[in-house]
Amino acid sequence: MSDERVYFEDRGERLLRELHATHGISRRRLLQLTAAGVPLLTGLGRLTAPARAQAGPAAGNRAILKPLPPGWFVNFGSNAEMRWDSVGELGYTIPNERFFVRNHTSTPSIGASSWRLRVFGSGLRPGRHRTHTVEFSLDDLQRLPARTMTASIECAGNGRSYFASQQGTPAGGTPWHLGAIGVAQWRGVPLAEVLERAGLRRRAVDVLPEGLDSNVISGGVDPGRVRRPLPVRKALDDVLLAYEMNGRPLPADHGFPVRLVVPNWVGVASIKWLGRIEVADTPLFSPWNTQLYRLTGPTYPPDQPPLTRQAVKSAFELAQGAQLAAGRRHVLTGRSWSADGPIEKVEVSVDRGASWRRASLHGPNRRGAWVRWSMPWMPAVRGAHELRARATDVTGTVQPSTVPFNDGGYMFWAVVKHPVLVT
Ligand SMILES: Nc1nc2c(c(=O)[nH]1)N[C@H]1C(S)=C(S)[C@@H](COP(=O)(O)O)O[C@H]1N2
Ligand SMILES: [Mo]
Repeated sequence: MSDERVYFEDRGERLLRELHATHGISRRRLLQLTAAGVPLLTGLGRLTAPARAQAGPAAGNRAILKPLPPGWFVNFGSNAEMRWDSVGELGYTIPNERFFVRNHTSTPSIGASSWRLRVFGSGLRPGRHRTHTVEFSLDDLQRLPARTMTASIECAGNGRSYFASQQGTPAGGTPWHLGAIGVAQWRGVPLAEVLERAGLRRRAVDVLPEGLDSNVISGGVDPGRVRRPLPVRKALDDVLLAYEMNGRPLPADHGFPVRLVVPNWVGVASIKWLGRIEVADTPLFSPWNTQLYRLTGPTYPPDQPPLTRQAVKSAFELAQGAQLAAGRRHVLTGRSWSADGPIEKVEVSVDRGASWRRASLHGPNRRGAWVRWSMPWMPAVRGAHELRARATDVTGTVQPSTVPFNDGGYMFWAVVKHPVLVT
């Protein structure tokens, strides 16, 4: 079950109980009302779906359409992570069919010819609030100046399972290992270009991109479509409206026909199946920046800002519990990444952190993507061993050995203890 779904279910239950207590409306009656489409205004927004537009349900009942062979993916239903032990054979970018998928709902099927991007709101000229809408077809976007960029998309919850296995404090949500990340080459039009053409006003502060997948409904609460505000400053900086992934049209699961790519930020910012962008001269909100994707928990002061930048992390291209022959030379390989800059160094320990050796870095080492590395190892002693990889980025940030727990299980960036068996 997804982190968000757990959250909304709890929240939905609470909301129903509150409405029952304050208005004497029965739980069943509330569910009937919401099922019948009667809007209930709540802190979370409207409980009913706005008129459906453009997107139809995808074929079949699968949340993810592409095949998920167990050798490549750990399948969590509507989410699937890349298996790191399958990555060694791949190049710098991850092919489309191997890229992890994270769906709050299900992959919709959207026709390219009828698809439109609608840009509207008080942050646009001539400023007839919420009535001035500029539409772009896919052809329109493809005629604008294109940009290509290599960037990672990584879920904020990547590594979440290690809160349980390494720190004894499990967090609800998809129990990702480290495979909720991928690097691809994206091609599309800068969001800045589209906003300028739509008539961006200088006083605009936030944009709110929204997906065309279904509303995220759970426990009777409907917070609407997946959408998360972005400050105009970031929107104008390096955000791409991507229509190609690794030289091919975006695959359905990754946002066809157009998605946002928001470099260095938590994956949820990179809205797939983009349908609308509100541009406003006042701050915008959605549950994805007010309730979700924030750090809350025992050691966090209240009102931490919404998560934006990703941290420094490392992964071995090796199965958990991989078997390695004693007395032979093995080459340990992996990748490290940081949102703040290229990786300065990667150190590997084969003795539970007692000593560390520098790995060799190979090939491109880009901010917002990753660097590949390797280190030879000839294990002498049979039995259980534990490997660790620790990266330092160019700003000097080094992966810690533990991170403070947060309720959402976001941003696990501590060094991961990787068990192997020497035989
Ligand atoms: N419309 C929409 N956009 C979305 C999501 C979604 O469920 N719906 N999931 C987000 C999250 S949480 C992540 S981590 C990334 C995952 O992108 P991918 O599935 O292409 O790997 O997409 C983001 N964009
Ligand atoms: Mo995510």
